[in-house]
Amino acid sequence: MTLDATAMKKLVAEEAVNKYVKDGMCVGLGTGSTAKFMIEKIGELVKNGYDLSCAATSVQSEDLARSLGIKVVDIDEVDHLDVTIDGADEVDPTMQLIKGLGGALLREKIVAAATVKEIIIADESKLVEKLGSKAPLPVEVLKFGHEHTKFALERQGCEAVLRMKDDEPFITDSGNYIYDCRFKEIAVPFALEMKIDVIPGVVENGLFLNTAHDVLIAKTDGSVYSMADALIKERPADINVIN
Ligand code: A5P
Repeated sequence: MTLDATAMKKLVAEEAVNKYVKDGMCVGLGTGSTAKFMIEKIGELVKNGYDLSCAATSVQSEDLARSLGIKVVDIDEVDHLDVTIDGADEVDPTMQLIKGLGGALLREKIVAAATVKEIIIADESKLVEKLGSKAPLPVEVLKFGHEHTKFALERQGCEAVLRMKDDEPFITDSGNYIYDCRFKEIAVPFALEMKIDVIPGVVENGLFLNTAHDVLIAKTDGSVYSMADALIKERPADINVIN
């Protein structure tokens, strides 16, 4: 069996819902073509009687959820979310992520921060050795002074390209612009994040570091594996021994 990209997205999305979503939970709904299958699966659970309260990471996901009869709440109506299931654009071997090619990085990061278990779903094409080697790093910026923000971003060693849609700058759900920052690779993500976050005009960056509780990866052979489980198995047997 060889699955195509769409089949892998559906497979991993449904697996994540089956594994992590329980009746009565508050659930964060991610954004993107993989998350869409997850929302559809949650819609099935709701039809089957599950009582779920869901907070969406984008207008697009909120609209889809409501159309399926899912109860959508404002993130501020709940004190935390039990689980959020979301996609990613790149995943490195230690589950560090780039997100935001779908333009929802700001709300995705706020929802992730309010979540107990952030579960990432992806197919194996998203795996990279070093972040930034395939995808650009999306950075959401204020419109005001954005050319100056771009200049400061490029001083971090990237080419920053204003994201466009239909010949106009792409506008996020929060009314901002996005610069897609193309690095050769991101050598030290934690250091880069700090440097980007102090640039005036930057609203949020697409590095999701130490955010994922688990990353589920679908493979073309029809299997799904947990990166968290694999990382635990790879640990040396004596790692917890205190001398
Ligand atoms: C949305 O802003 C993104 O962070 C998405 O989660 C990410 O782009 C993955 O999308 P796909 O599942 O469509 O690849």
